[in-house]
Amino acid sequence: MTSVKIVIAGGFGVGKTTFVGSVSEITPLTTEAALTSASGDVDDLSAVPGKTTTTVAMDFGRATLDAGLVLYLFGTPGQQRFWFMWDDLIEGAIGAVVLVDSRRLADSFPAVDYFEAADLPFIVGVNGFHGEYPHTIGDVQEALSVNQDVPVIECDARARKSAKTALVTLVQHAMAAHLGSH
Ligand SMILES: Nc1nc2c(ncn2[C@@H]2O[C@H](COP(=O)(O)OP(=O)(O)OP(=O)(O)O)[C@@H](O)[C@H]2O)c(=O)[nH]1
Ligand SMILES: [Mg+2]
Repeated sequence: MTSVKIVIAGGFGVGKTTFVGSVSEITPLTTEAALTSASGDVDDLSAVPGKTTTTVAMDFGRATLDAGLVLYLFGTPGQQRFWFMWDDLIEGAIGAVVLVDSRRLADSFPAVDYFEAADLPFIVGVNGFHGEYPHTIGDVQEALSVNQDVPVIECDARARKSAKTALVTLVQHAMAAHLGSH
């Protein structure tokens, strides 16, 4: 059995914890803390009105791909004040899924920049809140100004199959990037 580490990242409330929870075959470890009204000025809850908690350290889960590859999944915190932890979380990872809320792409710009700067292979998963994808894949690619070879796919973080497809896409992309650099 080969196991690798994968990071699930993205802006505040884009569905990272949901993604790890739906795809993990073990009960995920979560570190949720209640969102207080004190954070109201900092976090824009208008897009996720039902959200009552936020990740303060990480999510942890595990998913096995058909090929027998075991993925250890590390979800990042989304609130900007916890981003200092990302440097530790990406340690040893082969790549990242950057989740984007289809309605507010800009909230995931910093995450895209982060992985470009870290030189870690990543894919973009456009999480269709309310099943809506208001932008075409090409538009998202352009808005995020990601390299043409970065896969941008639609993804429903609540659906196991969809999340798994995102993981397979990332592993393939990371392997191609790895081979390309040798
Ligand atoms: N409609 C819809 N709601 C979603 C989807 N994914 C997540 N949600 C909801 O959106 C909210 C945010 O989800 P989380 O998984 O906590 O997001 P997160 O990225 O982990 O958030 P932080 O850790 O606080 O940055 C929750 O209320 C979810 O139920 C989706 O694909 N569609
Ligand atoms: Mg979370």
